[in-house]
Amino acid sequence: NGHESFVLWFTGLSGSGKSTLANAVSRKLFEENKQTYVLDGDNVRHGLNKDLGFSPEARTENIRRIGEVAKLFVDSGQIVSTAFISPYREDRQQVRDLLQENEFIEIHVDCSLSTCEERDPKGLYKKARTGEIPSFTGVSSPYEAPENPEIVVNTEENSIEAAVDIIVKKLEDKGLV
Ligand code: GGZ
Repeated sequence: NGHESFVLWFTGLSGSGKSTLANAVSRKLFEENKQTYVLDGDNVRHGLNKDLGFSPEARTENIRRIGEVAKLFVDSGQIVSTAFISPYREDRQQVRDLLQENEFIEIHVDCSLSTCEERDPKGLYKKARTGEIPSFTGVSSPYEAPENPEIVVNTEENSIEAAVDIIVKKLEDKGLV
């Protein structure tokens, strides 16, 4: 049996499927009797980080705090899945540096901007295009894709169920679960 506690760090554009995937992977691991928790915008940006907006500095601070919280979950023995755009490579590296090797699994939720924009589940891309929402990732603010993520999963080519299986299989291959 593998290392019991680590971070699954999902990164990708708005609408790429991070939160859906993080929740589905977490549920699957829970069903295998793992201790799991999900950090996402719903429980972090509305609480701990409600003072933060979307300037580059605010995003960096958002990710810094989430990294520290994720580390606390790892210390408490959980598998924590985080679902934040986390657009800056350097910020993700800082979180990686907080943890031991094998405790930070970066998962690139890969989906083209055009597909995310077609999905537009909350109508945010539309508002970003008109300028109603400034500095929107992929439209008017950068997204720096991971160069060497532990896992890449494409949500244009794979259903959520298939994507979950790809991720869990990878974790098994790595001896983590
Ligand atoms: C990007 C924004 C923005 C801007 C509001 N840019 O699809 P969503 O709604 O649910 O996911 C997006 C979420 C991104 O928050 P994160 O904490 O993941 O971002 S970061 O890691 O960059 O700090 C979107 C909504 O917040 N949202 N304004 N300008 N996404």
